[in-house]
Amino acid sequence: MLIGGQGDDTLIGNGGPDVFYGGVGNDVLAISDADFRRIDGGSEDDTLRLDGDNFDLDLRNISRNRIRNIETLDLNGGNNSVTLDRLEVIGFSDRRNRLVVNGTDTNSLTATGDWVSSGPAVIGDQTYNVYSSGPAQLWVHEEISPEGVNLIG
Ligand SMILES: [Ca+2]
Ligand SMILES: [Ca+2]
Ligand SMILES: [Ca+2]
Repeated sequence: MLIGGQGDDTLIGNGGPDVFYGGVGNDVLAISDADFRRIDGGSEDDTLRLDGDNFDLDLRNISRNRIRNIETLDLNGGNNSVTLDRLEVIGFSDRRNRLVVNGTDTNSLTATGDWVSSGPAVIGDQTYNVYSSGPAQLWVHEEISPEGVNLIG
């Protein structure tokens, strides 16, 4: 079990059935496989980071209560990808229905369901392409090119 303190923590899992609690602060919780048992970022802006390369995380295969209070997903490594749907985006954070996805041009994202592109948005000095499905919003970093975003209706 990896437990963060009051500050901004970086918790790096060992793979396997890890349990992460970020607690207070802007925490980074890093996984290298999909075998974790529970990830809870706690309060404030928390990031789930994919370590290693060629990590394809299909969130549809992961029960929704295993990931809580996460506001940002960092695809991070080379060729890492994620597959999700609207309910995953809504379920990530109790605070809002927006999931921010960071990454580079080697990363890709597949979103199933009906999504519409609603133009760019900015956080700080970073630009994101925004996709909406009902109340769910995906903010995908501009370095993940639109070609890397597959919207499957
Ligand atoms: Ca913390
Ligand atoms: Ca936190
Ligand atoms: Ca949080």
